[in-house]
Amino acid sequence: MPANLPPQYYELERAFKEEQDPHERLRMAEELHRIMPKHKGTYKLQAEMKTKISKLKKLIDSGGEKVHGAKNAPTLDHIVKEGAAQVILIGAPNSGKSSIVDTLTHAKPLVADYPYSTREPLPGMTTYDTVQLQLIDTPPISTELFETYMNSLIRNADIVVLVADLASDTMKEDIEFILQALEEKNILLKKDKSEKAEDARMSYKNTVICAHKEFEDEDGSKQEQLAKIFPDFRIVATSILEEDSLEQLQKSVFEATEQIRVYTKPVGHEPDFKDPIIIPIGGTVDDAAMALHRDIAKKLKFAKVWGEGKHDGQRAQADFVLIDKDIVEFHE
Ligand SMILES: Nc1nc2c(ncn2[C@@H]2O[C@H](COP(=O)(O)OP(=O)(O)OP(=O)(O)O)[C@@H](O)[C@H]2O)c(=O)[nH]1
Ligand SMILES: [Mg+2]
Repeated sequence: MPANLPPQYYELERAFKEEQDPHERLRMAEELHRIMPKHKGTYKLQAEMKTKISKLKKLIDSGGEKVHGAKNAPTLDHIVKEGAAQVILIGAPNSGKSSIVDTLTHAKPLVADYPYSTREPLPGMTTYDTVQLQLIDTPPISTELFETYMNSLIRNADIVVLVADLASDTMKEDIEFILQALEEKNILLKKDKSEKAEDARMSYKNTVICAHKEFEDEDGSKQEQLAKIFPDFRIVATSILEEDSLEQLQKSVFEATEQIRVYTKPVGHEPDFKDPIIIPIGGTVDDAAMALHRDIAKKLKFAKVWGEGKHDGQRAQADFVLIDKDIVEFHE
């Protein structure tokens, strides 16, 4: 039986064969498997792709992805994810990336009043309303510098925060250069999931635009420029001098992850507001139970749900769709 594969399959397969980075190869292999029509004619191909996916996962887990150098040697091109999302801050030299990571996390990046101060990526954890987000500070992107590992780091991140420097006379040109440099590496920044990934070879990244050093943009003209370059994107005006603005940035980043917080409530006890379950938007009672433990999902008879638009303790079945900040009590 002929496989009848769609044209984008062949395009992606070509890119897959050329790609060296195991993380990117894994993403592509999973995409190839996803777009492959599932019928008898593709049984063999499906099986082969599953094997490739499994081998790539093992390779990555074993830390043996580096062709050169010792196994488990620290690599600059991959940072292990922690928390609800991995968020990479990118931007022109001196735009304020390190200052933001310094203010929001316990990491201690070098902040300096001269450009090119950050030499290596540095992760740190930040907490937004009980949600843990991993921020990564990075070296700048400019006509003089685009570290090769940045490509994989950005691809592996869940969210990109592009830090625009409102105090810079060359903000627009700097950003246009960054967008062009990313596109050359097949990375496209997008506003959210609603923007369809049309080209399977490209890596589309949900992006928040950080209009940083907001008080330096007295007439608002820089913010206007940003709104033109990034129509409908989440754009947050920030300053390290204003804590609220950085909290707003965290909020927008969490929204960009397209996930929700669900609080659990043991029967007869108060809800646990400290440690929410994080599930994708559109997630159900069953997804929340699964995220907690497979057994809870298996044994689930029904749940009681509290939250916006519901009666208190409303009975809900496994397929009930939850929204942000719902409280769920699982019943076996
Ligand atoms: N006015 C103002 N200055 C800021 C703000 N945030 C950072 N800065 C200053 O901007 C300069 C650069 O800050 P960094 O955080 O080191 O910038 P960076 O983007 O990490 O720079 P590189 O690592 O060289 O790419 C420093 O002098 C900071 O004090 C802000 O919100 N407002
Ligand atoms: Mg820096």
